[in-house]
Amino acid sequence: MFSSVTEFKASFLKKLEMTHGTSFAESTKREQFQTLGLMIREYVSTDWIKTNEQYRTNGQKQVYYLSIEFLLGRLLRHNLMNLGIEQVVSEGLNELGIELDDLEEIEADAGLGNGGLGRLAACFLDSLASLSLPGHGCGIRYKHGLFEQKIVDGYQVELPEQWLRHGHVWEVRKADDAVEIPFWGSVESYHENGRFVFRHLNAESVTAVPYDLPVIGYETETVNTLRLWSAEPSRFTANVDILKYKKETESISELLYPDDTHDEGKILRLKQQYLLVAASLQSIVRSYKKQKRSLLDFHNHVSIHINDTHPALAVPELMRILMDDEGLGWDEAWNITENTLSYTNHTTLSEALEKWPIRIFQPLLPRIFMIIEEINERFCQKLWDKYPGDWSRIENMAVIGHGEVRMAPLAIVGSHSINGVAKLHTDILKEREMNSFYQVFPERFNNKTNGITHRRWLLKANPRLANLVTESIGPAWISNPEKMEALLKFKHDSAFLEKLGDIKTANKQKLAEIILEKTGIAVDTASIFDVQVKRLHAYKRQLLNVLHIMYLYNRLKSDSDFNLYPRTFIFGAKASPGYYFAKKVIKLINTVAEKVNNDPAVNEKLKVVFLENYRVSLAEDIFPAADISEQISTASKEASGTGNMKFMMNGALTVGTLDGANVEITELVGEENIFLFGLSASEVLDFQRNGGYYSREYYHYDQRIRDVTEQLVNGFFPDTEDEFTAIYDSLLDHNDQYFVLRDFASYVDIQERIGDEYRAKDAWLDKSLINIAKSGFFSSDRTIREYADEIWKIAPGHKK
Ligand code: 26V
Repeated sequence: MFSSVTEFKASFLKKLEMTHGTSFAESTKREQFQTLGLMIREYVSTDWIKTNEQYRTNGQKQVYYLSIEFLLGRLLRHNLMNLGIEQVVSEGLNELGIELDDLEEIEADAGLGNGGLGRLAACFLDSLASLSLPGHGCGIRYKHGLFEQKIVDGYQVELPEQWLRHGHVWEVRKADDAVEIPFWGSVESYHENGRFVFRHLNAESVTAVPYDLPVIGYETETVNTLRLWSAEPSRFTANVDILKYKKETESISELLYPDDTHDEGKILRLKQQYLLVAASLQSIVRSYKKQKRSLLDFHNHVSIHINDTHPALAVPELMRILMDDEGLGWDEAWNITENTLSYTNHTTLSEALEKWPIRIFQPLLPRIFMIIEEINERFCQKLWDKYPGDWSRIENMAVIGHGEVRMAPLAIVGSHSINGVAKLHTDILKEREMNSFYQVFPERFNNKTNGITHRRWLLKANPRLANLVTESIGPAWISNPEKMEALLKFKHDSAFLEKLGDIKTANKQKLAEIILEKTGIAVDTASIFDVQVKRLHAYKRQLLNVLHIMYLYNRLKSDSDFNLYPRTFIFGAKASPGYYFAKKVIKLINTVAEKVNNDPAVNEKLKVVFLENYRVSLAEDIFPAADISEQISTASKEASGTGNMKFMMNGALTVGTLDGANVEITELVGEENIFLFGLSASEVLDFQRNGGYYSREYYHYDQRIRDVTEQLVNGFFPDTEDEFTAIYDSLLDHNDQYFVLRDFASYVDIQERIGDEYRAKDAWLDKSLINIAKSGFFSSDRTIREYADEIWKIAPGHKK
């Protein structure tokens, strides 16, 4: 069906008529998109079935990646590219008068994630399949992904996201593989044949129905599976108010990250977590048992990964299955559980550490709670033996404490591997945040520096650059991205650098058109495109970026000798709906944009753009067009960052703190090829531990800081009254928790250097080239190989 343009066209037209009952002339773009999607699914189905059969029969060890988020984005172009049929399809469609680009735009982003953690999971799936590794994703099929962001009057407004409105062409509903999940009720225990047996009575049952998506690897016959669970009413629940029950049940997979400030939201989130874990584990054990192997061997054939603590209930749930359903004893079950599970930590921020009040947990999941109590008792006993009398240490480390179930201790105690996501982050876990656990289980802790799939973030997002790389060093880098280092031979090669510069300009042109269309703002492609795109959070310090822009504005207005190299500051960021401070920063960015963009005295040199609804598909147009990548978190707070890697791979230079994976970027490119500034992680941690930072001192001694902070509250922005008082207070009354004012001067200096260096075009492009050449390390293929070899112990199946 894809072997020649002629054949493709014939199949396409036939399929279109058969599935939509319409002629080509009458068909809509959506029908054409759906048709193409179905054709691709059909085309991969043989390999998909074959892959599954192989996994069922050859006893190869499998890994299941449990994640509450998968931020996939669009799949059409990505699948075409991985299958190697993009050219045929594009030409065939062209001959029919259709642009592939237009069909691509029809597809809704699958936005089942908040940010870094969910996108990482999606990159990992691509690498697993592309390396022909037996690895599958398990997640939730939320009816609504991350909210759609509108900016109204400078404020963020959230709209429900509707990715399933027209169906999802890639998914296959597998109703026969549905699983029953019990909530509430009580547990009865009794003696039977000399052992204790537990029975869950009067539970409210929910049916988890899987929807499978094929995960198509690059140039391989391996087609893995992402299994997303949807909650539906069960036939096994009787005597309830049907409508209420239906609504409650369906609400479990209705929304990504429901607001959990109230008990109702907490219950819903806990139900989501248990549904994901219980449905996935039951289905994993079910398919393992079909292989007729002993359960005592389970961990030699199955590895289960817990992505952050959201799926940490895998620890007690696997224990429950092994003991209650399969009849193993505690010690046998515990040995299998520990050896099967591994866990990744993605943040050290204490406010993000998950804890569930017992008053909510115990009634909702009575049997699981009993098992956690037992895990806790045994663990505390072990601690008592090691640290007799050290109550406070044991209290701090316990899995249950102060009326709460603590998910991180649960994940640590039940896993054989615990990893951080960049060197610095892992060091902070070992030396500080999880030090007490590190002392007990030193062999469990390890680092796996994050990565990104170069197939989506370079090959697909930036075809111009990808082609230049292939033309220059051949195609081997595509399957082995670290080979991009061969590009270093083009250093100082002005013909090559000119091509590199032209590509950046073309990408900037494309982004400029998007900006014009979406915001009405005309930006100059000769200006420096300085970009910060990521979730809005105080620790990521978008505020530092805006305050610097305000300073530039003031300087342009007051100092006629100030020769600023023209800059376009571009932002994209969603704030959590209940996060007051973050929303104020969005309003501030838009307020500053309004002022700057409309002031003819500066707007030749300075522009500020806020792109609404930042998401994967928009990101694909942004990274290739950036000159400067803003990675300016308070050192020690950003576990890794992955946007930093996407920018680097697309030739942007980083301005950043030595935080997260910026540390590895610096090691790779050398300090001359990155713009570092600000406090180090150990300086920040020392200030936090011992005090000694007084933000008001910086306010008093630095006129520039005084000016910009006062402008937040003194009417400088018309009609804003006390709009920005909370920001002002955070900096001065609350002693600037994230060291914005402390790092301000150093940030201004480094930004000035950036402006100066950009003028020397070839030297700049050399730096850009070095960044691209060294970025292969950050391919998620490298990361996944490390997980596969060192944690999961899985090996590839056969490639094409
Ligand atoms: C979650 C929350 C939720 C409650 C309020 C505060 C808060 C702060 C941070 C988080 C982050 C949750 C986990 C997460 O998404 N971590 C991100 O994981 C990425 C992939 O490993 C990594 O690159 C980012 O640095 C890290 O922030």
